[in-house]
Amino acid sequence: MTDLSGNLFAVEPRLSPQAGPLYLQLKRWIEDAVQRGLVKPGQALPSERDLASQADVSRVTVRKAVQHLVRDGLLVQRHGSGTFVAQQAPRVEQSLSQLTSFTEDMARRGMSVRSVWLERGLYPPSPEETLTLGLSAGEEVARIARLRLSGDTPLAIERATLASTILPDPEAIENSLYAHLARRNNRPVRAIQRIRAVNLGAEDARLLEVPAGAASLSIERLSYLASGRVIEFTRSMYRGDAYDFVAELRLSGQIQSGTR
Ligand code: 16G
Repeated sequence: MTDLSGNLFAVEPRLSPQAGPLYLQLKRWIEDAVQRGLVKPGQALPSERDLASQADVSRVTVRKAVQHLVRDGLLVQRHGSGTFVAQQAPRVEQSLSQLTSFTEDMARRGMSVRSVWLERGLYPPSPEETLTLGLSAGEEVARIARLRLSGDTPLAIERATLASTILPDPEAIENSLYAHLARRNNRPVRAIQRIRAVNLGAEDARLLEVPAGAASLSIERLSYLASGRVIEFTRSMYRGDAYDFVAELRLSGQIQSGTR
């Protein structure tokens, strides 16, 4: 653990009781120090006692400022070892007009891809899966759930379901589901995606290494084969601090022809 009080205090915390709640002033001062790079992601903050004496405030005030910064995701507390500046996820732009896979999205940006398997196997389908995938009676589904990372930074959790006739061997997937499907001429050619803002539950937040309740994008993708058959139903949780979904919009033909 590195003690960075020297760097952190490069700009003196000048807090004044006239300028609003002291914990908020201290919070802003720490945010500013992180933004300026005086303390870097992964580095430790000075102890509560040192912060209190340098900023000339009570330890209760320091604790409150730190708690708020932990809740905002700027700091992380590790039991027994202290408070650290959180690792920031790289921001990734994903086009909403191209049907690409996670592996392709990352490769295009020169970013490495890694997956941690959370689940994979064949199961009897739920009524929702039977309906969504148009399964026949007695047909099983392949479920695969993965934590997707770039380097050591978790970016998304993806839980996909496919008909077992399409994916009879989920264990055979190496890195990319779409590459696996392409080898069997079953790569989807079209998809409908629904994106919603949600706050992460405790378990997903733990996997994505963000505070419980952090902002996230919940995405459902229904993918189709050229024949029109639904091939994949995936529910994903993308870190809200890591993803920008970008869509190109054009003026509709009707309006355009009426415009001079
Ligand atoms: C994308 C898709 C996901 C698909 C996965 C395949 C979204 C929201 N989701 O992440 O539905 O299963 O790519 O990736 O874009 P892979 O080929 O790298 O396994």
